[in-house]
Amino acid sequence: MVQLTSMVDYEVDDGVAVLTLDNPPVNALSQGVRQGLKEGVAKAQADAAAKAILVYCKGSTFIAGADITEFSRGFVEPGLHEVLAAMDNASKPVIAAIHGTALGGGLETALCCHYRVAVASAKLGLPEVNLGLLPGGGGTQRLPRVVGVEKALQMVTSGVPVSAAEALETGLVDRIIEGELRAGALAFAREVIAAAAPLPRIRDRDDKLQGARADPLVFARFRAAIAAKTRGYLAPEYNIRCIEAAVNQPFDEGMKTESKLFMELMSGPQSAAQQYFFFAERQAGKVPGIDRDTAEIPISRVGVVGSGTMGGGIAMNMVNVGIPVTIVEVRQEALDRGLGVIRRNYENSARKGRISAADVEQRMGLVRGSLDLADLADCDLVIEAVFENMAVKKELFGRLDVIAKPGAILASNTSALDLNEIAAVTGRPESVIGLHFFSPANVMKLLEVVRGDRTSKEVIKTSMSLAKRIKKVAVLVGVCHGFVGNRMLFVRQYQAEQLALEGAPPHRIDKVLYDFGFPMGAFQMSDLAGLDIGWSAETSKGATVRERLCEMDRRGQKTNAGFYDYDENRKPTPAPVVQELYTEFAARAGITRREIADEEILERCILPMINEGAKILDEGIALRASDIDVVYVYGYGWPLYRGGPMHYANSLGLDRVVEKLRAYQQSTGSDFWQPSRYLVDLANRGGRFS
Ligand code: 3H9
Repeated sequence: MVQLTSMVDYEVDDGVAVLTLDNPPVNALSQGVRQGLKEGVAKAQADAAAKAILVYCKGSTFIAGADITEFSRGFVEPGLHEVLAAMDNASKPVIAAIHGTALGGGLETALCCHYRVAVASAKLGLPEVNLGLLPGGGGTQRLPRVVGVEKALQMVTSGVPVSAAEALETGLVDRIIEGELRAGALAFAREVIAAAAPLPRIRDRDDKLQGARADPLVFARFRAAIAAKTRGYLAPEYNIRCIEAAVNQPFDEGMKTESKLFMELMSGPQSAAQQYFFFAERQAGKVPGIDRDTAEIPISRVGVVGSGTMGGGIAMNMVNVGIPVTIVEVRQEALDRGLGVIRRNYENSARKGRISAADVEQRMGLVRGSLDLADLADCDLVIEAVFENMAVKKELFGRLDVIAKPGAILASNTSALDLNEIAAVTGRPESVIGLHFFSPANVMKLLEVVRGDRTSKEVIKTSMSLAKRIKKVAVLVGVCHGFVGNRMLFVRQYQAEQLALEGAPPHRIDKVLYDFGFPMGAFQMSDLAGLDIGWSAETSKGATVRERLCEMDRRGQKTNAGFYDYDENRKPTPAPVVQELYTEFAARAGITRREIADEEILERCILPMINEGAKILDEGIALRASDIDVVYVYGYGWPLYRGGPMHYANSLGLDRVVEKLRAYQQSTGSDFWQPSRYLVDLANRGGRFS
């Protein structure tokens, strides 16, 4: 065996030169891998003992793509194109042996091999779009030549990988290897040598492009189909243009188009934001002081108190990954309703083909309903999802403390309340934690894990691991009103309300936020959540527009009226009565209404969030600025291509943010706009949130 580079070895095994890549954790195409592949192919070409070349990876996966950390460090020889061309043009058959994931540049490497074999569990995809990019190693030109134009469009714009079985069906892999991969791939290589067939190069094929040439409207149809989902993002459109080039241009021209568009994306702000976010998401899982040696509490049954929308969604997360759940309600009728909703959700998924009918029964079989809290005694974790009221939660935690087994974790799904106060009513504050799910809890990816003053490391570690197990992204936060997400949302909602009083119609404010990239604006969001959260008819004083709307039974989408009027398809139209109410309240408060420009609307909604984020960092409520961004992208629909509020602040320039906050402070005379000390210090030092 010869070591070509620190990441690639060369060895001839009975006629087959095996290039073994070893670049943990994901065998990314770092410089040492590219260099090793280049040298390995050249060596095999010159080696009379080698009749074929096998590209094989050690560790948990085949090449998972270019080394993303290299993107910001500048280019180092050899380039990927040079390496891939050497493989494509090799005079001996080159075979990729795939396990784990062949992603991005990894799949592009495999596409430059003459043959691909894979284990049944392998996944293959081009996920560059998730980084605001397109496959820049020929993937957009080769993939459609193998799987056809429509499938390629779908793969490059969604970034979703295909299974080995599907890859076999479409011709993306030539064989599924049962048993040990290296041995199976070597056997395949020897068959290829024995057959002495001409070497198939994907670049020379165009049979699968004919369909699109005959039906050029395929692209227009595809653009229309993904328009809503990809609104605001540049990369999906650029990916489509590259596939168009594959269809309409000769291969080498198509490659030039791909390179040009790749460079445009790579140098733009969207890709910078999306690459930043890739690492931000992974960073969020790391908690200083908690490591491999920190013990975890095994979670084999979870209790959920409350079977409403939240409780039901939380329970679904657990059973989706095979964790049995006990749901406790107060009344049979409410329990039946809650269990009925869970079943209906699963049946809907089965109807859409996402799960099988057997899965529905298997999952429902994991749910146990009860009216007795004592049935939670065998749970390792109990999550309460009851009415958002301190007295109610304290009373419940006192009872759970008596019922739950020693060491069981008691979690609250509170979205804003003081977790320390809740923990203090128990004899086990070290086992109390906040698990703040976002609605709908079975869909939204974010989990705010709220650490109380006395929450133990083991409980934090267990909660972060559980989040991963149920496929959520967890962000650890500290205790304050609204934690990270809602605390920052409160200041935005406050400004939206002020803007409406000062003369900006709610639908205009919503449109500005929508155009910025949010899925909906502040008022639409209130209508969706319900205007009556925390409101009661008995105590209502009609003191705000929201209270008055509730009194009129305009309580949001559920009553078909709130800040908007809704038709039977939930289509909103601005409600004249809302304008009248704002006019009335403004007059009463002595506010002169005026035209407000979109720019001011946007600044007044976004800048206070950034300022609040800085205060959150100053107080140590969030561990890092990037955690705040993860909360906003996954919990509140902040557009990924803008990276999150703190990344956005960096892109504006912190000195500019401070300047603008001060300008609003001066023009309004309100301390609401006082820039946080942390932000000012950072801006003065020419720093950035990091
Ligand atoms: C590309 O290929 C461009 C080309 O078309 C053209 C170029 C000219 N680079 O996610 P995990 C790190 S673009 C560097 O927790 P998992 C990651 O940061 C690329 N580092 O593991 C983490 O580090 P740490 C296209 C990478 O098992 C560690 O590996 N490819 C890369 O849950 C473990 O990651 C992609 O976009 C990378 N490419 O999931 C694939 N990938 O431990 C991106 C990962 O220090 N990667 N790291 O925090 C993934 O989707 C997942 O990592 C994967 C494993 C599914 C592979």
